[in-house]
Amino acid sequence: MRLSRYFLPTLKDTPSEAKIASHRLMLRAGMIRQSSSGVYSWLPLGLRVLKKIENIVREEQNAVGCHEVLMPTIQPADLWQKSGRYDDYGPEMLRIVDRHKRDMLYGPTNEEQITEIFASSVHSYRELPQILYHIQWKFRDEVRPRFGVMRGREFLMKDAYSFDIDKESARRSYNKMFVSYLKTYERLGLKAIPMAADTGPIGGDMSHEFLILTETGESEIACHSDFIEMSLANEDIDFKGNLKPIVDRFTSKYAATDEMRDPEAEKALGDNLVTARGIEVGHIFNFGTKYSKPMGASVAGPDGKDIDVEMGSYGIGVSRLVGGIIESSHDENGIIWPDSISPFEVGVINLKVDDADCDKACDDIYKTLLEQGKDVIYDDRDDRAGAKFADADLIGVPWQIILGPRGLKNGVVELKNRKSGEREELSLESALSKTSE
Ligand code: 5CA
Repeated sequence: MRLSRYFLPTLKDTPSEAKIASHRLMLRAGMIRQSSSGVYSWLPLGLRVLKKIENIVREEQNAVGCHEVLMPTIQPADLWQKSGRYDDYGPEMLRIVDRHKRDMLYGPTNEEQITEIFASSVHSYRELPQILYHIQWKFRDEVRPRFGVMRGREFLMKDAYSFDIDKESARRSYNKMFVSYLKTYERLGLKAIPMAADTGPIGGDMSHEFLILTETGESEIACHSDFIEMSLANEDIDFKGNLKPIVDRFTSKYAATDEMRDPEAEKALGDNLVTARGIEVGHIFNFGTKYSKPMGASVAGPDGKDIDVEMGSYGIGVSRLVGGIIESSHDENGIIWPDSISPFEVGVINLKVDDADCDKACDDIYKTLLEQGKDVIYDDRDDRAGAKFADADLIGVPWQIILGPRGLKNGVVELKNRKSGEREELSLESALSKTSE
């Protein structure tokens, strides 16, 4: 991508409405623009990151046998009247009346919609278990939308729904999603800690939230210090096998969100207690027959008798993750992306645009990188070197190949690593091979 032709409206000044780093940086880096309170447009840079996160989430859902669907954003009210949630949901639900005076709503979640699809399509226990998911915009008229995309009114969620014949099988689906979530967050460069949680308006008797630790999360959490080192790195994961030992390992130690904290348990931890702020990036629920029973989602069992299916739902805050990742990985100059979701892998900075030799050398490097299949951003704007360096750091270009007349004369380029801040002069070949490491 040539920066001279890209749409990257960066801001020099810090917008006053942004209270936390990720919101400030997303506005300054030209990733989003506010449309109305808690509702954002995604500009090219922001959308690139959102799509990369979405794809990792999708790959991990597909890898454990979930099937992708796409349900509408607008749902008929009578679906929610059937489940009994239409009145319960309250003012967070955006209610709409169509031209025929039919009550509709902008979906805050999709338990009802998916249960209806299931009920009209699956009739035998032989077709179970089944997990369906979609990645779709939701609307919740939050009382206090804040922190940019972190608590929006409109936001992108991956929501999955499991259908099983009995509680034991439902527990297996839950465990599968639990471990798949840990894997997804690790791929996104995050440490997410599962914590037993309240079920709120979704309902059910078992639920875990996944939180990442940051300086400015909404929840004040506490956990055992062992969680800081825990990962799936040495686990031999077989998603068709028994995942209970892994789930047990991640749930046997103390970890609690603010509403679930237990002072006695925390006292007992002594030096092993860690308190921090956290951002909820996922939430999973097992709610048995709460929706299947009132909505008639039953299948014929082995003896021919009807059985209400056991269900669970599993959410990941895809748009919230963009803010959460920036919150956990930035410095005073800008964003430091985890490799897996960086909008660009490498940048080329031409220090003397309109100098024929510099232009030719930088164009060649740009072409070589494109041929290697890299996501490249090429700063070919006629601007001061300082402004170019500042923008590259602000948007978080992980490797920056910098070239001007002096380097050209000496046969070297400068290579900067965004994460470490290290800069070194080396041959172009060495620089290119480093960016591929
Ligand atoms: N139906 C269930 C699971 S599919 C559900 O809706 N769960 S939830 O309410 O916990 O939302 C799932 C995830 O969406 C949350 O963990 C959070 O990461 C994200 N999320 C929820 N509300 C917002 C919001 N207002 N802004 C941004 N992300 C949100």
